[in-house]
Amino acid sequence: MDDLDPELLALARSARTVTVLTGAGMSAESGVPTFRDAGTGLWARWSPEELATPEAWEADPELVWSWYLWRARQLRRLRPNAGHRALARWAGRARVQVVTQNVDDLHERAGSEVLAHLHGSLFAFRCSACGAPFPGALVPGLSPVDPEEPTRERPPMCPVCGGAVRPSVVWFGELLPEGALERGADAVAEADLVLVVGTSGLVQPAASLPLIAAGRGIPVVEVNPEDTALTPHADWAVRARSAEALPRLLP
Ligand code: BV8
Ligand code: ZN
Repeated sequence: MDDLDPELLALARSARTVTVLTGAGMSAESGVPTFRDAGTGLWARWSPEELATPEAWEADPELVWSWYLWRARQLRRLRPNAGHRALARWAGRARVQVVTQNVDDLHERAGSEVLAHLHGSLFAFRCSACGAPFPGALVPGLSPVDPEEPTRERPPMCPVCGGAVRPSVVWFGELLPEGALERGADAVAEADLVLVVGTSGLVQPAASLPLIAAGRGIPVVEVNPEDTALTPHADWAVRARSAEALPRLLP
């Protein structure tokens, strides 16, 4: 990784209120495959665009349930990486607001508070019929198991109405959780520095958040090994992996 621009380092050290927008690339070095990697490795058999939809749930709730349970179990075996830990440490030096598209819990397990999980969480559940929350502790087998392939399992039944329990993630075509986007937009608008880490910037409306900063002249730093749809809106592009760049960028 190249040396970081001294002006960027000075900006990161002087920033008082920082908003960090993270995507799948933030968790890549913890072993969580990114969506762009779909079609390889862990998700070779199914693509998120196919399964992360209400239509897939209607067609085969057991398959969709099994895929999410398998992802959640895999997460139980993975750990936050140096990028997550650097963000958590930074909160001791500045007000750091994390807004993530990720449904994993790695930011929290590294010690960060997450202002908004724009696309929900793998570890929250609700009834697909009446919406009643369903405690994760009652989800069978949320312990680290290591099946190569998801085993086909039935989703639990809602104790209130008997409906099938689903993961509380946001599927394509579904609205974001109440207030999540607004909290993210406010956090960007009030920041004196915005970091955009590990996202291809393709999924809306999450990808619109960095543009709020650009529109207000708030410095935007992109941390990503590759160019993305958001690169034209960034003031700095740190072409590196987040677990390598964040510990060097952040005080
Ligand atoms: C909505 C949870 C209003 C589930 C996710 C037609 C009909 C309906 C809607 C639409 C439509 N056309 C478009 C839309 C809008 C749609 C959308 O944006 N589609 C895209 C595909 C065009 N959006 C929605 O549907 C949203 N809702 O709009 O509601 C509405 C309602 C009805 C009708 C119209 C509008 C809801 C979208 C949320 C979907 N749920 N996740 C689950 O996880 O299973 S999205 C999911 O994919 C993630 O959460 C994330 O948001 C996205 C993946 O993006 P990234 O995180 O950026 O990851 P990606 O793999 O793409 O990129 C990784 C990046 O990391 C790369 O740049 C790579 O270079 C980099 N990287 C790799 N390694 C590292 C690294 N960076 C740093 N360090 C490394 N080591
Ligand atoms: Zn119910």
